[in-house]
Amino acid sequence: MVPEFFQDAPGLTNQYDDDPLLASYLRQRLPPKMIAEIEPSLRRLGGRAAGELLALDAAAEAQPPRHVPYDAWGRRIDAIPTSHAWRELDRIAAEEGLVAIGYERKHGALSRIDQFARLYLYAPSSATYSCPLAMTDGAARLLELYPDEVTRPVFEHFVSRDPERFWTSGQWMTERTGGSDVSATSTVAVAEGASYRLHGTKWFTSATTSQIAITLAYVQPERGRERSLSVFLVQLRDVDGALRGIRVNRLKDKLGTRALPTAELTLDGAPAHLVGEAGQGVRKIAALFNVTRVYNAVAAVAGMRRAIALARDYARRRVAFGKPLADHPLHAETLAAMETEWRAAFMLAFHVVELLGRQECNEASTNELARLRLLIPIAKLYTAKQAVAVASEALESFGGAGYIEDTGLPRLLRDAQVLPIWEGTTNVLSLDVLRALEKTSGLTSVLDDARQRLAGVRSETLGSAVGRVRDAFQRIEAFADRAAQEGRAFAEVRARSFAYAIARTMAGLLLLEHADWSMAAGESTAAVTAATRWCARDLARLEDDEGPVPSPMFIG
Ligand code: MFK
Repeated sequence: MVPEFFQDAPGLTNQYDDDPLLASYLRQRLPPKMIAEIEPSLRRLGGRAAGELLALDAAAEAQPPRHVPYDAWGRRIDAIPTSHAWRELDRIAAEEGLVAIGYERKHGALSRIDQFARLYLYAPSSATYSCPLAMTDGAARLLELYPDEVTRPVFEHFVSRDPERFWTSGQWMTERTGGSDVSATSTVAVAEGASYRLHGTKWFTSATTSQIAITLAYVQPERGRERSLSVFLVQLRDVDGALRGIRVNRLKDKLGTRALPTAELTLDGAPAHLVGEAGQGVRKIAALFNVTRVYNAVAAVAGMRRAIALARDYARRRVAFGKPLADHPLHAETLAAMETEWRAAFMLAFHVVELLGRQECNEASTNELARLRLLIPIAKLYTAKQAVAVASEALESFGGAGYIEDTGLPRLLRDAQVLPIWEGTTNVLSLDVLRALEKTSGLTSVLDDARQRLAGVRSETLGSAVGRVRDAFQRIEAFADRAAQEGRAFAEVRARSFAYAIARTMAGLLLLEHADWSMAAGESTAAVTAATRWCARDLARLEDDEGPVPSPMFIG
């Protein structure tokens, strides 16, 4: 009898040891003493990501949250029971210091690199627990900037490593009226003594089981003052666990991120605390969403890495046409193209992480601050698009199995698809890039910095790639000059191509620096291959009189 054949499933090993880029990047950017200190816990987390966390991730996905509007006796309770696994993911996040490390600042500005390296390991095995962590970190940053007697103890909960004390925060910015246009918020805040009560509807509220939420509302005009959009802190529940002036209308039925409770809420007199002075709501909450956008970029890179790890493992196990997929040149080429995409995204995202750390430790120069303002939306929008493209390609690399739900693989794509949507869509952020160009010297700073960095790349092997990056930056500069002359309409319709051009060219620069360092350090040739591959493409496709140059996202 012919033995029956069953294909082995793809598997994961320690996600720190298995990652050819993370450890190399850390060696490039961190002092050896710091690496010696943090590496054992990174390795431990890499092991958890392939074992215990992975099991929790699957269990949380299998048991999504439910909305229970009433108790058995008809009382309105609006409970949202979550799975044991989801709560364990919270506990482990606290234990691992996933938010805390960014605020303990044990290694000064470099602490953000340490923290985001851990997030990168944790996120793809977390059933999107990375989302509440992102919003908690953003809220922590906001409260750090606007401390008072109410916000200080809340901040302490956010940065606690004790699972019993650790709290998370939601970020309620989206309304039926507002959506991306946050200033069109309809929620109003009515003063009540030193406090406020909120009335309105929030259309998307992620991680609604969090203890805290940061939200926006218009403070009603007082004594001739104008209505002002302001930031509020809401503590969702009283000591008995009952919601305070909040009704859950329903949980959202989403394409992905299914373990994450996302609700539609009515605020019916919810008590709220004003964060900072009234007014300048969008400007203030930008401190929060600039952190969550960095999380988005790192989670995108982490998702790509996970998709590639599974696809690579499968390519070794799956034999077709007489040999493993990995030995078929075209399959190997597709995997290499995906890997180049991920390496470029990694460099861009972690560059922004570095700048964020410097900003928060007051070490960033004026030029670095302007660069950070410009590069956050660019890194967020570009890595999110790459994550979807890489996930889609990864699914295809499994053939039909990639389309079958109980392999767990379709989730890679479903969960990636939210990344270009939440925290600002690609177009909204492309327009934000234009705004940053108009308001700051970000582009001049990027160009000056790039010239210096390119001059520092010593290896002759990388010479022609350096030339291509230099040329791409020159085209970006020429385009910006032209856009300034032609006016807003010209720039707006081309804003996406322009943001992509900066993202690709910046990633090229960072890949080259890493490749140059790798060669000098005697590391493998992988970084050189990735840098030359990436820079061989047209990095800045902008030279066009007819309209925006189409910028398709595809692998290869
Ligand atoms: C793993 C990752 C997980 C991530 C967590 C996911 C949870 C999901 C939660 C969500 O998705 S929440 C909803 C996300 N929604 C958004 O991100 C909103 C998208 N829309 C924008 O970003 C718009 O560009 C924006 C609302 C900011 C436009 O509003 P306005 O009122 O037209 O802004 P305007 O007038 O340009 O700027 C107002 C002020 O804010 C200005 O300051 P000044 O008053 O001093 O001039 C701006 O400079 C400042 N500002 C705006 N954007 C900024 C900023 N400052 C710094 N950084 C920015 N990005």
